[in-house]
Amino acid sequence: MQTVFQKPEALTDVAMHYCPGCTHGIIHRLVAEAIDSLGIREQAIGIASVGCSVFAYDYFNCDMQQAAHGRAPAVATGVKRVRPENIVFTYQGDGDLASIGMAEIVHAAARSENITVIFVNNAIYGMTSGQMAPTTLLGQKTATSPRGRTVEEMGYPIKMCELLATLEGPAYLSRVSTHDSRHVLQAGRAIKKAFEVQQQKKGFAMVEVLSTCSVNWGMTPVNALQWMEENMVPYYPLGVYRDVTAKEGN
Ligand SMILES: Cc1ncc(C[n+]2csc(CCOP(=O)(O)OP(=O)(O)O)c2C)c(N)n1
Repeated sequence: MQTVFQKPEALTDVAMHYCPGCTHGIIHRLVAEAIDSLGIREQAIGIASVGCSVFAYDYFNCDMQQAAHGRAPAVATGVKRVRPENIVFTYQGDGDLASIGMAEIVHAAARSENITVIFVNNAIYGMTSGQMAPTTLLGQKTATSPRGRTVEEMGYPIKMCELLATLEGPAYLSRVSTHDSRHVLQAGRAIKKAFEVQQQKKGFAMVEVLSTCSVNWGMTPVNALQWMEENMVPYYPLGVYRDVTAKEGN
């Protein structure tokens, strides 16, 4: 029988542990497809973070290193500086990147480390069962904001692309979403671009991918996709926030 559709080579055969309706699996696939299409699997070194994607090292079929909570950009910095011929990426959740790891991501971006960051924003701490994240929306109910997030008590959700775009360092910053197939395809193109920017030695590249957490949001998988489109996309506008290659006409 002719095979018409198969797993990217950059994914292992290990069955993923993600909950039904979670888009981490889709995003893993997009990263793996980008690695395959650029032919960089043997060169790639991924840095897994802490959160639901902590086992990313079992799923990506390339060299992987685990970092302590929030420290993936610092670990990636070390790996890339020691092995500049490798393609180094981090894969981080919003709790990991925008809370405990806020200092690491800001400084890696400011230094324009030549790394690729995949930032999965699901507006909640998924792994630890649904506490409020820095990206939790106003009014959103979580385990630690049971009456909904308020400005008075918890402040505003943090927009990472916009924040990092205030720095000179980043070469590529883009926000994409996974709420339907058209946007998944767009997300794949942005992720590939973020790897190409590193290949071209342009500096720090980050793709923020809006993602679901249907279990901790308390929704069906289909409702979670709709909720993401109706609530997350308006607060976190999709688009390219920095692209130094566009200025150069590449
Ligand atoms: C230093 C430290 N603080 C807190 C934790 C607990 N912890 C593990 S995962 C996590 C939240 C991760 O959430 P996020 O990064 O949004 O990823 P998700 O699970 O939603 O994909 C927390 C608080 C930890 N492991 N280490």
